[in-house]
Amino acid sequence: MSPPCDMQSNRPASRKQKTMNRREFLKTAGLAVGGLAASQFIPRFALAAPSPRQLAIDTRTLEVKGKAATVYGLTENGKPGLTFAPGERFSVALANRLKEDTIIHWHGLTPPWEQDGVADNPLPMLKPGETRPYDFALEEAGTFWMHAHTLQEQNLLAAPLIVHSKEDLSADRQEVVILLHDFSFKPAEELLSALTGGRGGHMMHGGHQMDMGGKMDMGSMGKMPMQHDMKSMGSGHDMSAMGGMSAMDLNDIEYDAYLANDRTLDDPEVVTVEKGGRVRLRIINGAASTAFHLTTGKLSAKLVAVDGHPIVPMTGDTFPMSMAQRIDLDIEVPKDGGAFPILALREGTGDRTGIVLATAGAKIERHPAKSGSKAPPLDLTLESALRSAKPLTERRPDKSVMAHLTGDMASYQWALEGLQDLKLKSGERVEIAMMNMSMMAHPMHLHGHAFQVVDIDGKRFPGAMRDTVLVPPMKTVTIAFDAGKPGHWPFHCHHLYHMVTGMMTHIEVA
Ligand SMILES: [Cu+2]
Repeated sequence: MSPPCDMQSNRPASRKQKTMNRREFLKTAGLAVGGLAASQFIPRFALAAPSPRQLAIDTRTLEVKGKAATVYGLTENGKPGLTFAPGERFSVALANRLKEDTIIHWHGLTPPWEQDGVADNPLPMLKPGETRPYDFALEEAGTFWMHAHTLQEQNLLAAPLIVHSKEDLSADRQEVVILLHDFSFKPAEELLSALTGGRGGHMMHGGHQMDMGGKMDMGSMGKMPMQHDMKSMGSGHDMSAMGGMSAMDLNDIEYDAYLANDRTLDDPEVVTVEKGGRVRLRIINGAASTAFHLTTGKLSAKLVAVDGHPIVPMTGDTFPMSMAQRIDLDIEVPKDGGAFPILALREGTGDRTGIVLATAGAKIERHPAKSGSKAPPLDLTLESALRSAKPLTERRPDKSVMAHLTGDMASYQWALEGLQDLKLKSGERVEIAMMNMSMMAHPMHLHGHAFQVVDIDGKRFPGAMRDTVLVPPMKTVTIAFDAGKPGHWPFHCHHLYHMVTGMMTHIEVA
């Protein structure tokens, strides 16, 4: 049976009343499609949001593979996450209803440093029963998210954080938010100690050394966006990352399940869409240590933003998403309708999760949570083809530094070296070249800033604005940004277990 969850992904684009449009009819269309319960499309109108918004950190019960699991929740009036109207401030009262300390980071936002939400940087975690006010201007619209900056993130203390633009509200399109996660019945502390407990850690992630002996199924990966739009850019897939594959570590942890909006593919969320309708998918990889390829299958998608920042649109059907990254995809539902799985394929394995978009009456096929073919490792093919639609102004950097990403599976000690003495002043342009000396890929996240990807392995280009970029093994990725608000800004790998075992530093902005 479906867990009784009413995900925010069925919200319409607007918090305000809209004129009738061609998908209004869906609001009364309670559907049961192909034996699976179809989520109802319930528009929510017009109520001016109370200020401050009341966001509660609590626990809730999910059913995962037929077993009950107690996980965290981040809810406003029982609904996960927050959606802000254009021009609305981030005025939030965060209430800790747990019996333990916690704190929430607003991933991708640019608040004053004190409100960034990392423990003791500078504020302590919230005590049980404590409520803490947050108030700052939301500077950009986009797909962001929020999560605990602690091991609690593993146990689903994460939720969407969407900031709407005026264009979002006037556009005639349905919005669907998908939060991906990796799930274990074991506590995060146990997962961590298995990794750090010497050789035992190395053994528990059986199969992490990917078998590349012809087993990788590129065919199932669909067409990379590059092959549609960017032929002139280069030669398709970047195979170089696969050269020394026998030594490349892909997944540290074998999880019990992979979730999309809290559900597995055995019982996926089914979102009702309109024949011929337009849909914006806002997809968030909230997994603690899992990278996915997001695939729209038969539907062609237009990638319009990454990490909440607009790009020159690209068409494709398969998109890499490392931990903490987001993508916004525009799709059109075919006029004759049907059911359309939106799947996330875990790199290096056949594990997958996802949701289904379905028009009224469509037959919904089941998609097993394990496919016979392994998804390849993420690479930078798409990254190197992305072009920001709102790039930084071009100027020479005031400071250029090199950082090294180091560590290995055997010792399970990871580090981000070379930035300890970096002191910036607000407004200074800085470039950081990150060279990955390890055999794992690291999704690197800088707090309080958006950066632009400007160079990969010595090839300069005006890439995407982001807050999290993947640096695969033996690759060098350079980011540029203008130092923002004063603070002691965390800069770290967004693989939870790499972060807590040392791949974290701070950037000082005075
Ligand atoms: Cu890492």
